[in-house]
Amino acid sequence: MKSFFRKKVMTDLYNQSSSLNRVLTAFDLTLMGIGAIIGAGVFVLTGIAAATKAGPGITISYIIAGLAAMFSALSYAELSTSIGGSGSAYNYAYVTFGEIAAWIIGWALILEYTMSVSTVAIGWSGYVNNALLAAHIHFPISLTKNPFEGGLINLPAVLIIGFLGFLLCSGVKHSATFNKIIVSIKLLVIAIFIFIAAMNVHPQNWKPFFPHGFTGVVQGAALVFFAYIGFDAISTAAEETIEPQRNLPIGIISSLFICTIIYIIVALLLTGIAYYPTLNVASPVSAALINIGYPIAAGIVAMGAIAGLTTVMLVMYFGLTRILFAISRDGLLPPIFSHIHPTRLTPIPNIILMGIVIALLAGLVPIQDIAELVNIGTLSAFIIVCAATITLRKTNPTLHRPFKLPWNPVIPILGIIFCSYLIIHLSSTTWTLFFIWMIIGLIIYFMYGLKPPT
Ligand code: ALA
Repeated sequence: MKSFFRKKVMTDLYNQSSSLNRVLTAFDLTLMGIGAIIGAGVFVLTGIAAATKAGPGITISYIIAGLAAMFSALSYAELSTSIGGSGSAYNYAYVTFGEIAAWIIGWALILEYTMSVSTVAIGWSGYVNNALLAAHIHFPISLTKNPFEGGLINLPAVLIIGFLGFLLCSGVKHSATFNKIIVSIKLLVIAIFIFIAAMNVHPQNWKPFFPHGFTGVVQGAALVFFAYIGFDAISTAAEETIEPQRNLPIGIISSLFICTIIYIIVALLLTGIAYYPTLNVASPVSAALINIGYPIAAGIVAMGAIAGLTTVMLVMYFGLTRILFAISRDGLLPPIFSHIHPTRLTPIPNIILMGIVIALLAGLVPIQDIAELVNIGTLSAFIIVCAATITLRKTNPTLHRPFKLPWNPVIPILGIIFCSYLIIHLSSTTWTLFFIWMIIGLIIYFMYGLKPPT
């Protein structure tokens, strides 16, 4: 059989799962999910989407986008427990559709994760600079901007990547502990916002609730879908999880469920304390609190946003290295990406190499405007995972499935429909860049990955 149609044998994935450190619990995974999910989306996009698209109806947008995410998450839960492997969607495609499909989706995932960490690092740097300015600490301006913006390098962005890379090298349990602390801060800050906002709602702000009708609500959903991205990174921890067949679905579904509830409450309250057209600013949650007379709480929320962005980067950076690890272990990328340190049990050369790539991107290139590439990479992976769930139920009906999503194939079909609807609404620039990225990927595959037929 031609190598690029070769499918991976299911049992390989279980036998291969030995070199990483199996220490993560369902609780760790849930907090990793919340760590990766709650970030710029809720702290920034909620306001922008309410102001420009959906009005107070952004609450309904969050429900719609949350459903799209949940359909995909259920498919992830089924495949991560029946197939497993740190390669996540890449592995599921390898087993279901064959090598070339796996490579294509793996290459899209590399784009998703690299771009998300780099763009979030730039956003993080912006928040930190504002916080430093508020504290009258002036960082040299040339060290906060990339050369395209007239500076030398975005140094805070580089430094945070260096720190997170160091943490990831030191061991997965350390990373999970750090994540736990920062996620607690993030959740506390959101609780403070909910408490204050609940006492200051002016119901007249909710009128009209749907200023741009249902169209506005759906456009808002396409935008705030970004806020849900990240739960998929949990599935890359499959080989580092204790009892993955029980704990992965708990981690994926509970983190997404908790975040969906939080998002709906925050969206409703934010549009209840501020008139929606005023929310089109860089930090809408803080701005709304300042406007209703709570400047200190606004400062605390800004800290929460910094904390939020830190864990988004940590978990996505983790996921990136695990996907590269899995691809390299299969021989489609050089072996350096799957080298595991004997005592730390982490892929250190891989973490360092990707840290350098991400830091260079975040420090030197103005990529914040092409963050949509994160969405296109993610949505294509979600579509493949939903399609693989349906296909595998047909081609391998007897496969042991510790978690089975209900109402097959309705749920994965809805996942495909929702994600396809969102992906076709992305800009033509995004599609062109994605296309170029894919061509590069195919060249690498045919020059390096493709092996003689077996
Ligand atoms: N869901 C992540 C965020 O909102 C990507 O920042």
